[in-house]
Amino acid sequence: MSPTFWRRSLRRLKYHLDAGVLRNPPSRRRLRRQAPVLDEVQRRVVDRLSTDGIAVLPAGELPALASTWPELRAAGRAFAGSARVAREVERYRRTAGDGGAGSESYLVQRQRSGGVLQPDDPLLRFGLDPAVLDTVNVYLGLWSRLIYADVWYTIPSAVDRAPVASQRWHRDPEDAQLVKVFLYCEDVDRDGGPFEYVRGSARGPYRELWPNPDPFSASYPPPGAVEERIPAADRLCCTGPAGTLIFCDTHGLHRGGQAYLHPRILATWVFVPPASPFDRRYAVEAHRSAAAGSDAARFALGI
Ligand SMILES: O=C(O)CCC(=O)C(=O)O
Repeated sequence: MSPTFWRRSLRRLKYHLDAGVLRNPPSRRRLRRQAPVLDEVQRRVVDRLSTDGIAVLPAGELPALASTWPELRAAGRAFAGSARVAREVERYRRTAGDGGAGSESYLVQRQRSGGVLQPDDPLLRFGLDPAVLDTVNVYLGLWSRLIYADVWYTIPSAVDRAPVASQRWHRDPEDAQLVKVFLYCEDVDRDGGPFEYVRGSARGPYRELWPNPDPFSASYPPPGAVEERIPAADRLCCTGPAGTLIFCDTHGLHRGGQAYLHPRILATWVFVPPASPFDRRYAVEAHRSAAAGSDAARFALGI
């Protein structure tokens, strides 16, 4: 047996122990003990997530977010106008014919991996607002961890360029159930790299199709297979105006970011159950002051 075999087996064993005994069950009990009271909009989001795997709504429908989302829009615009994005766009244009085609280099992420987020950053305030966090937690049935929060700038590419990385249909590897939240900072039309999702592929009728090869690797169905097998009515294309908010279980089949005519600017958050072996990809500055939020928010931050 190779060292890789043993490493994988150990990882799997640890995951099952954490999911079945050590980490998820206490987290479920925490949610039950401090059960959040959801408003009608949040309940609708949880229902949609549970049946379709995705819920799309204007951020303004959640009143608590009405003031935070314009701040994120401004943050997105500031990032889009930054020297770093200009450099990356220039580099992409030079290399898209070769190196750019095989990677996610079409995507400029504001946060560098392990980078620090200030506790008052609108990204954290939005992601940890009970309007978002309680909704995610009730869907997942436990207190989740927020492992990623970022602003993305998607560089438009040539129409004939083959999709790469997350532009291809796939299932995320972080866990068997997770929630990604996307907030469009500008309008996104069909040429602006909309997020796409197969309704019913997380829990519904398509959940068994193209499963992940093991619990922590993503599955990428062969090109054309999803279109062949799944009726167009179940392949949702999430175009929408600025402020469109998407809650989505990305264990289901999804793809996005194939922008042609305009760049796409969005903010995104990733929530996973405690047992997920995926670590938080940011640090929180002065994290004690972020502790002013709810117990569930402190748990989400891992503090
Ligand atoms: O950019 C997108 O719309 C898709 C992102 C994605 O597939 C992911 O975050 O897993």
